[in-house]
Amino acid sequence: MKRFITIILIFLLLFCGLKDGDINGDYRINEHDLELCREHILRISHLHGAEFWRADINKDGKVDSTDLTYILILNKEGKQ
Ligand SMILES: [Ca+2]
Ligand SMILES: [Ca+2]
Repeated sequence: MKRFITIILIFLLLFCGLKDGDINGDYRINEHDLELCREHILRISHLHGAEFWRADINKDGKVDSTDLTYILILNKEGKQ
């Protein structure tokens, strides 16, 4: 039972309350998220798990320039 509760809590922390585009999970979509996405696309670093899921805005199973564009738009909308 304790293990089940732990799994549920981890799931909630990873997948709930965080917006798509908030790759680093700091509850903001900003330049840091853009940088993480850009580095993944350029293969400087790789996104995994929940980070990959939040970066894949259009949910096509890839993180590419389309997702980067969406994150850029979300970042600009957040500043207005
Ligand atoms: Ca963020
Ligand atoms: Ca995508």
